[in-house]
Amino acid sequence: MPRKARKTIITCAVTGAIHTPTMSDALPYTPDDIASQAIAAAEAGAAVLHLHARRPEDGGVSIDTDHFARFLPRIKQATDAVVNISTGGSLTHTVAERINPARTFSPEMCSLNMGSINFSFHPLADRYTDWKYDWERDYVAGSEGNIFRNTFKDIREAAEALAPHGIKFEHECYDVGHLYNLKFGLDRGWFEGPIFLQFVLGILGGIGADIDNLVFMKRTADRLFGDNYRWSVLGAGNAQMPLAVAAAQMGGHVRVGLEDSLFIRRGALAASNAEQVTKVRRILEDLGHEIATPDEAREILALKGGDKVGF
Ligand code: KMH
Ligand code: ZN
Repeated sequence: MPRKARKTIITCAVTGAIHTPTMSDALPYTPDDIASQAIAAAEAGAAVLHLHARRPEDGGVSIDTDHFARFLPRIKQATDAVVNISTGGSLTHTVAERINPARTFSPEMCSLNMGSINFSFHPLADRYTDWKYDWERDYVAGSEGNIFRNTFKDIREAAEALAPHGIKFEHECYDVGHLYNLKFGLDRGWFEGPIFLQFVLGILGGIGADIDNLVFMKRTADRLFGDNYRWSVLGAGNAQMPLAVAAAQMGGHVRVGLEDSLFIRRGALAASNAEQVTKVRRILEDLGHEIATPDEAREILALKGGDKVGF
């Protein structure tokens, strides 16, 4: 069993690829807004910033390195936070293409999705009539047909390509089987411990956002990885805050951010990423948890260091 986390790491996932500009005015997609919201989230207590890029002109999902280049250096200059670059930000590109930003910028962390799933947010399409940009409705409705492809070959090739960069993976596990996929790769030497698991609960296509499921995922991870893992929880939508608190109480770390939920409480949109970080921090501190600084997160997760990134 991994040691109970003495300090709790807050990750903030700032922009993501599910939600669209129509759904919340708070969702950042220009480089200016991504940078300023990421910096504010770090100031509010996020030690790790999980970052996707967006097309500045219309908020479309992007894996274009030019788009990342417009906010990464600004975030680095203004904060000491750990930068974690998404490798899952597009459902239409291959994994080889999706890892290109991480290869280019060699961050301290990047996401790695641990299995193929249906990954859908099409029910959201029914909630809006006036879309800000042409692409949004088809993108959201079309996710009914999405397969989020992450085969064993994809995962191995991503691990091999990124190995020279010393990047720590945020292993995103959307179901129990993904833990076994990770164990398979770990046993073959694709990853270095301690590994960092992000239990992803509540995505349509993955395991539901229930405490029972979290306990089951955690117990399975204990059995598979012993002391060789650290873990965090991402609850999608309204499950975000309750599951973050449950995770911290169980000894894990937490992830919030507009990528995973646009809300600050049921029915009320969050004004910013920083508002969600501030809220989870306040609840956790009230419960007696101490929040990890970026350097403490680096130590807990055994990261290479902020001076070894490529941006
Ligand atoms: N928004 C998460 C449910 C990635 O960036 O690699 C999915 C995600 C994937 O974070
Ligand atoms: Zn992401």
